[in-house]
Amino acid sequence: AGLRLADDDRLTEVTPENTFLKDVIAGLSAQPKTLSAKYFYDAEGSRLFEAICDLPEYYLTRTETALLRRIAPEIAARIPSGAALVEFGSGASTKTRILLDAAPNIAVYAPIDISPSALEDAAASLRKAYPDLAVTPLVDDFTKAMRLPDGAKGRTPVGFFPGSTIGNFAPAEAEALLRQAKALLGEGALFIVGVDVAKDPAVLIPAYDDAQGVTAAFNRNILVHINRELSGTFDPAAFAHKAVWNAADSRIEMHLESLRDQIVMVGDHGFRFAAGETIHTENSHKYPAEAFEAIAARAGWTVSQRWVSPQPEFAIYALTA
Ligand code: AVI
Repeated sequence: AGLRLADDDRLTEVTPENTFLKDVIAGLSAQPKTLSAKYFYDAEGSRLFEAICDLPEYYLTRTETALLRRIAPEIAARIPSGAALVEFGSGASTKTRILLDAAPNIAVYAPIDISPSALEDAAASLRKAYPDLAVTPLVDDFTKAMRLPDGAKGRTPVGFFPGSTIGNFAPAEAEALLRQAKALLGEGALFIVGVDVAKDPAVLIPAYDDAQGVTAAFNRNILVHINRELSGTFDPAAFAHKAVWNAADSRIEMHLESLRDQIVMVGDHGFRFAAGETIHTENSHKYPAEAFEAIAARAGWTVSQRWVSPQPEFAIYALTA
């Protein structure tokens, strides 16, 4: 449902507008109110996320990139010639280049992402930088994708899911996602997954509440996205950005806290907010090794290798199906 094309023409939105509307109405009708983190990523949200990746406090991207650079030859040695690299939630595809440089025998790059603008930009710049590489993007919600991008057909797919994006799913969802990825990639596949590791909240909190306020703008942008696409009346300045560490569930939570009593319209639907009431917008789970490995095993994967960066710790797993 809602699946859209992958060709050289302009890529189009995958989420039907009524799904977005239904999700938002259900989320704002719930107690406590909630919105799905996938709706951060309109063009501005994708741009803000890239800006987050460059922040001094956001150690994840820098740490994972350095680790990936170090281990890329080991990963490349596992990738068969003519393989298709299938990336889940590829965004700007920055880390992809590290694997492509280390494994020139990758013949096809097949990214799956919900944001057409991010996919278009990434595909254009990769085609330019790697003229021999076939780039076949697929606009889709990778949690629901039922098929691989066209270019991967008939090739050995190697899955790539960096950035600890898996941490944005609850453990049961992460397990379902890994099971789905296994069904998509097939028996014998290799899957490279980046996972943030649980650590001191004194390191975690600033990573999700930076001094320049980029993460706050990213969080509030979900309201701007709703205003634009669903005729919403949110005043983003009337909501404060909150990042909290939930130790019991080993996750950073992002919330938007209403600064006053207010009523917000989304299309014809009105929602009342009390001062201090929050919308829960994101979870970012941080996994001790055993916890992630248990999830991967339940989803049918064998943990073949785990590499960890020096502190702040970030892990990259090689899973095999
Ligand atoms: C995409 N994802 C892994 C990011 C994270 O760290 O959970 C999204 C993000 N949220 C706030 N900052 C970054």
